[in-house]
Amino acid sequence: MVDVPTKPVLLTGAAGALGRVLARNLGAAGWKLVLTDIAPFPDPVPAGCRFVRADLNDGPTILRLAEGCGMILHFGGISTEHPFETVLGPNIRGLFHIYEAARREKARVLFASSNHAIGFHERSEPLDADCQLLPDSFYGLSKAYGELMGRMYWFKHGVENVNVRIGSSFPEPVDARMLSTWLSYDDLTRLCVRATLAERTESCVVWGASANARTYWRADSRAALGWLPQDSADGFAGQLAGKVSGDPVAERYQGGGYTAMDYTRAAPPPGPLFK
Ligand code: NAI
Ligand code: 15L
Repeated sequence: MVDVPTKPVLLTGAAGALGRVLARNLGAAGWKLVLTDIAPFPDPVPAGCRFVRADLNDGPTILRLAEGCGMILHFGGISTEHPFETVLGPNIRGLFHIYEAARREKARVLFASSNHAIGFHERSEPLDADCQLLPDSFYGLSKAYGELMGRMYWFKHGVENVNVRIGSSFPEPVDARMLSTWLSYDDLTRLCVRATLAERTESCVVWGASANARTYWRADSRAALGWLPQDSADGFAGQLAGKVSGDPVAERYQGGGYTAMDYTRAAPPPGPLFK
């Protein structure tokens, strides 16, 4: 049994992989969701919820959609590496529209950040959430900027925000890297519930990963939310431990394949730059 927030919750990216999971799970728990995406919503809209098709670039529409909402679960935008101009509108301007809406509604934001905001940290280097931002792509750069935008709106306007640096959220882990980075859909759902219902979050960062023994990640703000992952990729180790890319750059860094995309250095630098 999950508590229901007193005010409606805006869920962006509702037609995407994670948005559909959250719409289904939170809708089934009786949450009043305002679902939105630039793409049509492919599932039946849960009872008590509504879906509005909208572009994150359209500021006035985002303001209107957020009216009366106490929480924005922001999962919309470009979710993999693309050229800078493709990422810019949805991920930067779109996030600005989300924060302006949150500021006006005095709402809290959960920002679906990504491990690619810190992807150029070495896999051998366990990280706390206050580590150096080290984006590995234009996409990761937009997530790093998004986390900083959250900090600015907290310090300047008191807009609370939970920045979830999601590892790899899929039905199951599919390669050796995901033995470290996998986040189950149920752990993701519980994290969204806690981020919404927690008394106070300020502006914080949480690693979005299940309880994986091979994790790269340590301290974060999960205790303040009252969230603890319950699932783990460990049971997949037998079948996945040898499933590696063979690319020395991708295998060296936490961001995996994104670090190796469009990589033009002759060789990686000799050792970790940031601790
Ligand atoms: P997805 O690509 O399936 O969903 C993103 C949704 O955003 C899509 O439905 C798309 O139509 C929508 N969108 C794109 N541009 C838009 C625009 N201009 N206006 C309105 N909507 C727009 O991605 P997924 O996997 O569901 O990820 C959701 C969020 O979580 C993304 O922000 C992604 O960066 C983040 N994330 C996901 C991870 C994962 O493992 N699935 C890992 C790390 C972060
Ligand atoms: C992400 O940020 C992407 O949204 C997702 O599609 C995966 O590539 C994930 O990171 C990952 O690093 O596995």
